[in-house]
Amino acid sequence: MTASLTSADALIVIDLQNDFCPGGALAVGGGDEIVPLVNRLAAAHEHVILTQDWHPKGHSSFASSHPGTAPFGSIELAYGTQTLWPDHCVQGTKGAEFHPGLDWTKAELVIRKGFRAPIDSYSAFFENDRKTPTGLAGYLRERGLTRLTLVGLATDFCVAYSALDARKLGFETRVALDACRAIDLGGSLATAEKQMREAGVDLTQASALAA
Ligand code: VGL
Ligand code: ZN
Repeated sequence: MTASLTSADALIVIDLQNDFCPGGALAVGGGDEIVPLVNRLAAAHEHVILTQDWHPKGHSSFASSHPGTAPFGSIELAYGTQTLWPDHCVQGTKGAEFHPGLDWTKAELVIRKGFRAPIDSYSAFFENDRKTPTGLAGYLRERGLTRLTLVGLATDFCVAYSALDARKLGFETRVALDACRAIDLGGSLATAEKQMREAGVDLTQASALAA
């Protein structure tokens, strides 16, 4: 069944950037495979918004910023436990650019996140201190965009955090799982899917939204 999309629908494409695709610094398995589906969903939506992970050099989420640590470990920062990552999506680098196959021309907004050195930001709405807003909620509300479809990378980090925050903020929220790929660190994908389902996120497929 194809659900009807309206002017109140927005497609939010999360972090479809070179560093999260094969060959990138924090490659998500099959990350590039979602590009055709994302493009099809973008064509079917009147409103398209992109997020872009956008870290300064030496960002606090990089293992390289903390001597004696390794990527995929974790440390305690001022706001709590932070997973450490390889250096990725550094501002102005090729790795931070959108995948070259992504048709982003009709995007109305690009929301950058993770640009504050001491705080990481998975969610499109709040940074990892869970307090600092990105401004996206206000933008969506002012524009009457009440129903969101999230796609992109990675299912279990930036997509899930964004979807959970979207529900907390009162947006009708779906995630098209076939247009996402996961990092899956220690069972993080199963946990994220369970949390999203319990929060009332509609876990669906791109084919249900755009033929
Ligand atoms: C992401 C880890 C670090 C993501 C971003 O886009 O899911 N994951 N930065
Ligand atoms: Zn990042």
